[in-house]
Amino acid sequence: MKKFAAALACLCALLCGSCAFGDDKPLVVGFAQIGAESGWRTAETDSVLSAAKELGIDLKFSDAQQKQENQIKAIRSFIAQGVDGILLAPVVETGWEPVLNEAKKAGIPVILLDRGIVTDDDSLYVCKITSDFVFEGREAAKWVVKELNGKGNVVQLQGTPGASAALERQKGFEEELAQHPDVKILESQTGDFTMELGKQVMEAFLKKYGKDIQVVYAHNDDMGLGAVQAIREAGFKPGTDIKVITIDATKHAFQAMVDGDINAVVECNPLLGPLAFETLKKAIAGEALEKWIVQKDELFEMSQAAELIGLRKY
Ligand code: GYE
Repeated sequence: MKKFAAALACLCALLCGSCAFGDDKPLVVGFAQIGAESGWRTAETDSVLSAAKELGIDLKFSDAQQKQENQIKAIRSFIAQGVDGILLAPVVETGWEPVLNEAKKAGIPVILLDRGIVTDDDSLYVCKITSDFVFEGREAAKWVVKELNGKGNVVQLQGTPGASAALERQKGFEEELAQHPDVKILESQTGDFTMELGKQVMEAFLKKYGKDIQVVYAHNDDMGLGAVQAIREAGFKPGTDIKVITIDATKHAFQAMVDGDINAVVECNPLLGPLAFETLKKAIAGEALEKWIVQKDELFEMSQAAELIGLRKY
């Protein structure tokens, strides 16, 4: 009987090309997600979960509720469980060295998903898969300059303090506006990438500056959608009295463009699941990879929204 089983195992190994019975273990991957602060992030989570399912990957998912300490704990637990790889969406840019060193010592490759980190030691992660946030900010600024004919007032709703997506969207925007001194940023404040805080901050801006505000630049759709509510409640017409430009280009924001409430959006692709796993598999196989795998984005205006909304995938 034993001999028969061994022969069967050998035959099977030959036919399947794998070495032994039961060796076809699924890849185990930990995903340290930031939270569920925005429609964009929910779309990203769905993309990663469904890609994992499709590829037969055993995914350990952790939602850190926007707290770095929770992400660090999640990574430590992934290391303890001996995962094959880690996807990290870093809520802020700094403070990752200790835990990433632990992953490195354990020989576990880490891929940064959707935001970057700042470190002197590039060997702590395999690569980052993100959009170019400086480019996004610059595109938004160019649109604002065009819309205001080179003169007017803007307020800025910033993303999470310390997040690469917020810092770089601000950098690109302000660098571009520096060339147009008659376009003034009245004030910038964080709305933490959420609709609720975006609305609150906009309410405060409206109290302070009223109709002096001509354009709102929001680092993501959710804060922009919150600002739209605040503008309406203050008795103004969003999209007309006060123009709104946001980043992400979710269906929700496209609908707001169709409705005339948002004037323009800069795209940021959240559908990163398939690419993340493809890249991680390459990393595990020891293939050399680009340090930054950049996602290409474009700007859409209100006039294009009705035609394109049906094509939007998130
Ligand atoms: O734009 C925002 C989210 O990190 C690129 O985070 C991501 C940003 C996205 O909460 O909506």
